[in-house]
Amino acid sequence: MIGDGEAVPDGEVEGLDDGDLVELYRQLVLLRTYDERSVVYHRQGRIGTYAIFWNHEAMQAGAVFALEDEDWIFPSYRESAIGLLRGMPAKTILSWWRGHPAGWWNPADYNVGSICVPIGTHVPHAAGLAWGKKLRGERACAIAFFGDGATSEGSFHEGANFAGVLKAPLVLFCNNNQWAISTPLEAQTAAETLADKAVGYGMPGVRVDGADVLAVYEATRDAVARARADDGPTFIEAVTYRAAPHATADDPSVYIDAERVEEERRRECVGRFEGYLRRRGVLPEELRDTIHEEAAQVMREAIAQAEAEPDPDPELLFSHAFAAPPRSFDADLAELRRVLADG
Ligand SMILES: Cc1ncc(C[n+]2csc(CCOP(=O)(O)OP(=O)(O)O)c2C)c(N)n1
Ligand SMILES: [Mg+2]
Repeated sequence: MIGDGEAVPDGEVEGLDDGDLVELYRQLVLLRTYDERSVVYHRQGRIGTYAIFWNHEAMQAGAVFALEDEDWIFPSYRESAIGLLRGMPAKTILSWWRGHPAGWWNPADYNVGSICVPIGTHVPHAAGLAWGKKLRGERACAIAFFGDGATSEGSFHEGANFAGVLKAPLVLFCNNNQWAISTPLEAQTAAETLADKAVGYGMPGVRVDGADVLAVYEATRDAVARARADDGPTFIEAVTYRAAPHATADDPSVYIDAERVEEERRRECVGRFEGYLRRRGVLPEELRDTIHEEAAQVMREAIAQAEAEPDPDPELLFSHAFAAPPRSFDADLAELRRVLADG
């Protein structure tokens, strides 16, 4: 949908007016700012290991823009900040990455599930929730975000199969960034495309440019329409290329193709959409700057709020781990409190 300002013309997306386009840009910038600031906060020791989603923003914002608030989102760690698009405070997500209980939220407050770190285990959760909505005669659907690597997991298969058989109103959104940490796509699957896998589950499979926010929006909008019409799930393969390390603990220089990364960084998704909006004449410089400044301000306030949270009670480390705590528990906890008090 997004052209290159030269030979490739821009497309027109049905159902999005100029105000929507600017709002979509605002969301992309918020995600981008969250991500870039988080890498800095990590380097400053203010948050823990962080899964970078630079150049994944179009997949996240484009897909969520096609949903309504009643629809449920099931993120993986790669979509950790997707709650921002539902009004979740940035402070909450930063707290999650700080390992602080202020980072837990009630999924029902935002219709956003917990950030899923085990690969693919949220796919059956999303399928089950979507099926439940259908059984209750509700209109809402669910979307599960996962990576290319997740399509090799049993839980992906179980969730996709379950959704296909039961015609659950589910969107299976695969961010195909072509890497699962250091495992490249060609070592992941013998399938020609990941979208081909949809056939085996009896659902449509769609491939889309993951760096084109408008194309992602359209594909998801169509999938949501199918879900609401009781036509069952859709598998979306959003094709992109990971242009940053897997996470702050990773050194991709030992395995990744640096030239390809450079190329992808040049055609990154926020800049591409910005070009589209400029050509359309709906993003004056001043508005662009205001949007960026507002996002920066959100992050400044959020990190200050996250750091102002009092330390949690260390008992939390254990209190949900055992139905019947071992006899050593009280002594262990007392020792931990002593160590923490000594600094
Ligand atoms: C069940 C499980 N196995 C292994 C891991 C370790 N692990 C963390 S991230 C990752 C790669 C996942 O790649 P992909 O699904 O493509 O998602 P991406 O990180 O590229 O978004 C793996 C194997 C895990 N978190 N969970
Ligand atoms: Mg991947």
